[in-house]
Amino acid sequence: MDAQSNANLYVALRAAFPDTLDATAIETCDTPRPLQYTWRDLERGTAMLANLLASLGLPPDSRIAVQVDKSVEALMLYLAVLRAGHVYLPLNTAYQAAEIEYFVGNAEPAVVVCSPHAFGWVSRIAFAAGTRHVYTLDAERRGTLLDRAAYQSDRHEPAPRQPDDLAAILYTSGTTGRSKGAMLTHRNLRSNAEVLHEAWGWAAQPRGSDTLIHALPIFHVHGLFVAVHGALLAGAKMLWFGRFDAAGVIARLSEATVFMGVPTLYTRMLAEPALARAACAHMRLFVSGSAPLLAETFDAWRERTGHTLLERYGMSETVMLTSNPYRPEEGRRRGTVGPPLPGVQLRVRDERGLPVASDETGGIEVKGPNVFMGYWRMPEKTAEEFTPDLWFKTGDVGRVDADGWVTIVGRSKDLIISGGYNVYPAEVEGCINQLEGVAESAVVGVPHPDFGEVGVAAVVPRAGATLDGAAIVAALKVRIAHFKVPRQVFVVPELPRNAMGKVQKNLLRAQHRALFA
Ligand code: MLC
Ligand code: AMP
Repeated sequence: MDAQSNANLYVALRAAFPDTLDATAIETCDTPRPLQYTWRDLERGTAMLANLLASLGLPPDSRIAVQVDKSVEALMLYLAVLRAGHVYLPLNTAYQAAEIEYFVGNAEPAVVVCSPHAFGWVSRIAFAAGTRHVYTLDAERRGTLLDRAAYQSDRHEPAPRQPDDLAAILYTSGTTGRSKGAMLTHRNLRSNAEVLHEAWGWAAQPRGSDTLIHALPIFHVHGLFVAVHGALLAGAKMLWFGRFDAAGVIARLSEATVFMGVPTLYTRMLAEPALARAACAHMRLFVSGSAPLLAETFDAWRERTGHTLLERYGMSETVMLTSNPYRPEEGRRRGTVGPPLPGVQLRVRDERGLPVASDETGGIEVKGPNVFMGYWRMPEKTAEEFTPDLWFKTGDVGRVDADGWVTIVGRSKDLIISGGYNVYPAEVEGCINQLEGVAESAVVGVPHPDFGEVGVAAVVPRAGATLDGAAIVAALKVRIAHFKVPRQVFVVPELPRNAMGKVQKNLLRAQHRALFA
């Protein structure tokens, strides 16, 4: 079946592989020695992994949950899950046992793949939730997943999929503190990848002539979908970093044409003396997103490299929504995330759900082939997040000017974005409130020079209890992913409240604003 009749995203990606499969598709940059993977390696490796999954005889909508360190094999596993027609469920490597227990319990994956060192606790959780198959994979290509796949055939026909069949579930935390699994279909991912292929100039380059530096994690939209699909659809080579390292990336920029990062990656590179125009001579595109980009970072980048950052806006539920134009001369880029991408509709509504005038601020709502199907097994949550006429309420606050250009000014959802990772205060507060001696707590985001924003907590002890901020931080670090743990915890006699009894988080934010200045 070809890309027209089979909506499986893998078919479209595979169709874009270069004719000469012996060319390098991926080169690793921070393994003990560089590893070269050809396009044929990708084709064969994903076939073997897909055959392993097929040998398990799973129903198509089976979830394959993956919490492993970044590696090319981990990427192949993602592609193999698509290819086999199952549903990919990536998990941040920072998640700890209680978090994994929730995701596995909620998603009920048929297969879990984890690091060999985590096998003991992850397999206990998985088997208790009814998962039958737990494999391991580490960044050095060891583990039972590849051991088993080694016996499989390297030929595999991609499973037939319909456009609305599920391709992936991405967990994104909820304002109530419970994560929700955003269900993304083959249509969602493919339509967005094809739109970006045109919008960001991939299509205009001779096929196979681009080189992308891939330095983002592959468990979120930005690194997994936007970057990977962009490169694969263009037949572009990837220079692959297992972890972001500012000096290491700068050292490879001269071989690259495209880079994608969250703002923290840009500020860290700006702190390196080696970042200069000469290093960026062949670059055609630097993309920033996932968190607000400061004007000073935008200006400093242009000053140091001669390149204008292209900021775009998206989310797990929608993949990419807006983008500045590829050609800097076609727009102003600074301070805006650009107009909606082709096929995406975007509107701004006030609190009553009524339209606002141009340049007036309100809640951003969107529609389009990229918008997810809903939250996994949460029909009520799904209904809450859509308007009656089926626009998705992003929870972001912004305005659109007369030309249709979007500026994001804040969020109505109580969310901290720290170094591109989302931290939901409600979840962290729930965790703090369970600690011995805690009466209540409030977590707010404050500016941070490296992560853009970090969490800070105010904690009220129960009568007669004595609390210590550092001890609370230590207690949280064994319960939740470290990036969610507040950088500082203040023990306070009470939280500021308004006349209605609601905690005034704006006062806490103002109080601690300069903490990391
Ligand atoms: C790491 N730490 C963080 C953190 N990352 N704390 C807050 N926020 C973060 N983002 C903590 C670690 O837990 C550790 O604490 C300490 O900082 C140092 O950790 P590290 O491992 O050395 O950090 P580093 O590897 O340098 O990671 C920083 C980073 C990483 C910026 C490279 O966070 C990152 O890759 N961010 C990108 C996230 C991303 O891809 N977002 C896209 C989402 S998609 P301790 O206590 O353990 O010492 C999306 C949609 C869209 O939003 O529009 O794209
Ligand atoms: P996530 O749930 O991890 O997919 O995060 C999505 C959220 O990241 C969006 O709802 C926005 O709040 C934020 N975001 C993404 N891109 C941008 C951007 N360019 N500027 C500001 N915020 C952004």
